Amino acid sequence: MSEKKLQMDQRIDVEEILQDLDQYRPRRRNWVWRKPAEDQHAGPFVYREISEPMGGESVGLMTAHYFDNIDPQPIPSITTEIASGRFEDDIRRMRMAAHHGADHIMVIRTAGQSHFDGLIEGTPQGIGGVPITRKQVRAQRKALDLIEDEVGRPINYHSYVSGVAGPEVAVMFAEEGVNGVHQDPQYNVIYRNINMIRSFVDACESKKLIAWAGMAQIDGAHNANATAREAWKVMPELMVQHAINAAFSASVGIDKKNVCLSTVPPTATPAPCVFMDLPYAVALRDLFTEYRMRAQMNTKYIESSTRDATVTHVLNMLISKLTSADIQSTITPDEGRNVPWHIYNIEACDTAKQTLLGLDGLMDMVELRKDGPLPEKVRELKERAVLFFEEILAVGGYFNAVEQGFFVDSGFYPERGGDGICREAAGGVGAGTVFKREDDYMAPVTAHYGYNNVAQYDANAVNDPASLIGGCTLEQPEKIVYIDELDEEDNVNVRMKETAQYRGKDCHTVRPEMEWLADGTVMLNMFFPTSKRVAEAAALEVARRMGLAEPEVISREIMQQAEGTRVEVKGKFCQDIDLDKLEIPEEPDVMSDEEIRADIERKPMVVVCGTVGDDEHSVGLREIIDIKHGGIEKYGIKVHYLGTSVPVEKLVNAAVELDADVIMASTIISHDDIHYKNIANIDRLAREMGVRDRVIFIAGGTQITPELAVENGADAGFGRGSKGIHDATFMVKRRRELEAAGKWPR
Ligand code: Z97
Repeated sequence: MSEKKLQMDQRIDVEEILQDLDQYRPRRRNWVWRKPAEDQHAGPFVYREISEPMGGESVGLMTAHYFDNIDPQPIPSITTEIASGRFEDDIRRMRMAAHHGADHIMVIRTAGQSHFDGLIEGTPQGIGGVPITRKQVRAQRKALDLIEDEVGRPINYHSYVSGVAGPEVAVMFAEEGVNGVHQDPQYNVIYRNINMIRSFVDACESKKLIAWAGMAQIDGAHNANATAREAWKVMPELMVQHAINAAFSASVGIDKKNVCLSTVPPTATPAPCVFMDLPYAVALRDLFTEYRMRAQMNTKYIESSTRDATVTHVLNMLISKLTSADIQSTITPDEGRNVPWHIYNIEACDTAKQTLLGLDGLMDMVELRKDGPLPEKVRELKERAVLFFEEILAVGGYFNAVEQGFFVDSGFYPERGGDGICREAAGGVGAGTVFKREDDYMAPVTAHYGYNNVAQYDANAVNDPASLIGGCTLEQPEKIVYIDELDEEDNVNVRMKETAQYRGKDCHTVRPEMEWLADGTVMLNMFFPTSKRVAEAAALEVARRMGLAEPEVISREIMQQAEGTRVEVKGKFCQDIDLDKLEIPEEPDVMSDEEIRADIERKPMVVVCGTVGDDEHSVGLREIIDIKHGGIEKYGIKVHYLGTSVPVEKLVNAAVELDADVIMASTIISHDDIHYKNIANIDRLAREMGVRDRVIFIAGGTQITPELAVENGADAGFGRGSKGIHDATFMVKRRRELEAAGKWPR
């Protein structure tokens, strides 16, 4: 276990994570579900469905600052899927996601790993995901152990047990403390054309390990939904696929409470999707009461607009709330344009948290109807699924049904589209590789499927076969052969060397980034009053002229064929920004709303204000005072607004008559420095009348420079961009200073 702790204000040190990895041991293996909180209070609210709060650091929703900065957590585990290809940069993204509420981190595998017939070692770069290796898994689990300490909540780490090396991967995951996996032999058969007999035999071994390690398991039915031509028609089939994997898993010994059905609302807008998706979700929950639901968002009907994808995601979560979800996926809504960037993982986690919290307690107020189209559709779907199963039996079982193309067929069962995926029982990758165990076969290992055949060697070892060798790698991790790197070029050390100047505590250089450190990627949003093709070409030209390398259109949306098109472009900004040379303006001084309010409650404050001189501008000052736009009135400050073109004498006289604490002068026109002259006049008059020491005098306006305002006699000046809170903070602080100096009360 690492002694180190993460520092909130410091980046996670990936180099440190990679040190002494050969010695690192995971703390736990099992999946951890969130628990409903006993205390459903957060800030000023009472919830009905929140889970135990995070015990450490987190980033709340954007609007949390209006509500005491609360960060309540919904009940379902929240997934984020990461697929950048460089595991070292994914570690940084995992930390960000965990802070935004993800407690289930899925790492997508690099393309083609299903066809590797053994484990891969080292840390090569991947395409569309990372090559899953022991070193990469161990490093990420180690990082997540630190992250879970920081956020104060267990983080489940997850990847895939599929392909011809499935069981080897499952063993490695059990050894390394991976907490969740996808495992479904039907996935191998249908999507990777791996021999079915091999896939089901392998699955027995994999599932045995999943059971032993207490991992959660997700099935592969959602892939049929994503592949079928008309996804809403495969609903009966999806239920059959779930049933096969669920029953299989339970009979191998996985606790049903860890067997998750991967369900996806099959349709999306402009279809009337909830009307179709809800009966499906209800039917599924009726049939599989003992199992868990992992709700994934629809990824079939997705385009390159994050707005569009987010609406689908939210509608999908409405289904989750109307039924149930134990795990809520937040697959990045950028799937449609292949930009697996940090920001979209975080946006999607926030979308989930925001939606699920917003819908808290929904089912305590509404009810699913027991009559009408909902129960009718539910029954129909169940009947179709049962009939599907009966037909599988009638044709001689699953293998025969697959040979006959029963699956991923676009017909709404019992209709058939004739376009199902056919696989031969004797064909596919790894065909003919299943052998009967020899009589003298022996497996002195733990969590092995079937008989270990150890009795002939030691009858006492039947229940603990690994005792024959003093424990296998599951009990004796020091027996694990840890391989660091195999490829001299393609490894994390080389990659990190290339980006060394952007890493580390003393780094003084940055580049913008979307997925890899200093990748230089930026996104531009543009509108052109042209057709789509012209807009795309124009957008690329703009990006080139801005000096961006490799510009590429990632999204386009027609506003109106002739009037214009919106285009999003990505490109690379290939210059370094030297942090030491950056001019960073001082942060405006702001107190919290509560603190200001408390100070005004303690002692009321009266302000006299107006736009002075021959100046008819009123909007700026009204923004500063009116409660409507967050002006100073909202803190309980009493404001006397004298209007525009107020002579300076009138302003000072009014302050005296009303016994005001503050004079606030707005002065916008700047011709001949009249704005500063006005300030100087107010200061002079107040002195002549002997009241200058008794009032706070502040001046504001778009052309005001704070320093010059003070030089001309104001206590403070507020320029462009100032808000009521800046003025209020100053007034409260100034009054406290005067009080401390014995000059107040006057
Ligand atoms: C997800 N959003 O559900 P390979 N086994 C199963 C799978 O579904 C998958 C793999 C293995 C998706 C993203 C799609 N599913 C991933 C049941 C992949 C992975 O290593 O790519 O062959 O298989 O997580």
